[in-house]
Amino acid sequence: MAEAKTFQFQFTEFWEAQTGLTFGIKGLLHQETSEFQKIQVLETDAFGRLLLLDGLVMLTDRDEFVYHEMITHPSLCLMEEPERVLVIGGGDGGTVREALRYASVREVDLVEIDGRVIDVCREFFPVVASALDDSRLTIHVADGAEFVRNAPADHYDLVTVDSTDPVGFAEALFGEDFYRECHRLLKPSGILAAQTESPFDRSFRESISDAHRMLGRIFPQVHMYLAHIPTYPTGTWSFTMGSKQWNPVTDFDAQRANRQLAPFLGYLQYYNTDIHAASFALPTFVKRLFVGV
Ligand code: AG3
Repeated sequence: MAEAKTFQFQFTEFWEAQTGLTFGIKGLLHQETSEFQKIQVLETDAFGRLLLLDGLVMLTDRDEFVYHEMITHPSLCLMEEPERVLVIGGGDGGTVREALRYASVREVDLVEIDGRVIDVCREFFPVVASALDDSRLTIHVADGAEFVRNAPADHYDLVTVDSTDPVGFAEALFGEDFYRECHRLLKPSGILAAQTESPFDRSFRESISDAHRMLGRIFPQVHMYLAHIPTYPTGTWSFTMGSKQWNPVTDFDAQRANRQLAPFLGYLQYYNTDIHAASFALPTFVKRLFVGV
């Protein structure tokens, strides 16, 4: 690594025009083009390892916990004994790791279209991928949009959509047909939790209000919540919850949730019962995205 000291390498994910987030790069650990996308693993100077898919930041060692805790726990903590979870995308294993923390969860299906993402994450992100060998998990290397069309109705407590941005093959995972199938797979008390990009980024605003409108036609309860993810575009990230029964704020029992979290509270770094309520409080500019929706 003598050269690394003499050359300064950087990677930038541009958000808009020439504005973006730049990482100092110590080295390129892996690079390949799979059947679906370009997969790269870089060693950064301050955020540990960085996974890029087609040049977009998917996760870093240092802040992956925010995204993975927040795509799972707000939903699972609304349920008394969640048993079955479906993860669409999420081949890195982070979402699966969080869902499997619950002793009541006895079946998790992970549906990742690109098997190479799973292999690369096993090799380079052992903490994120740590639950991929759990006996309660079944890994399906398959297209999520097709999987949901063929899966049995009334089966899952939680379906999470842990996808990349709504471009190319991931676009189907932001469509109304897909959401309807997810609704069909859920039990009467089930919840769909999807990552829905940054409300601050102008290029995502339309897909956020579209997702909200579509989910509103399917689920009686649709609620957006936010988390701070430093390495994603703008750092303000949204998730959208479609719920068949529970209102995530008024039906939340913090005392009961704390008992449920107690066995693994020491592993959590972002989610807690105060964050639960706070994350559903939306800034005015975000609420305005839903005016007329
Ligand atoms: N989540 C990826 C979110 C999209 C990030 N977008 C971006 N950087 N433009 C999937 C990876 C975590 N399991």
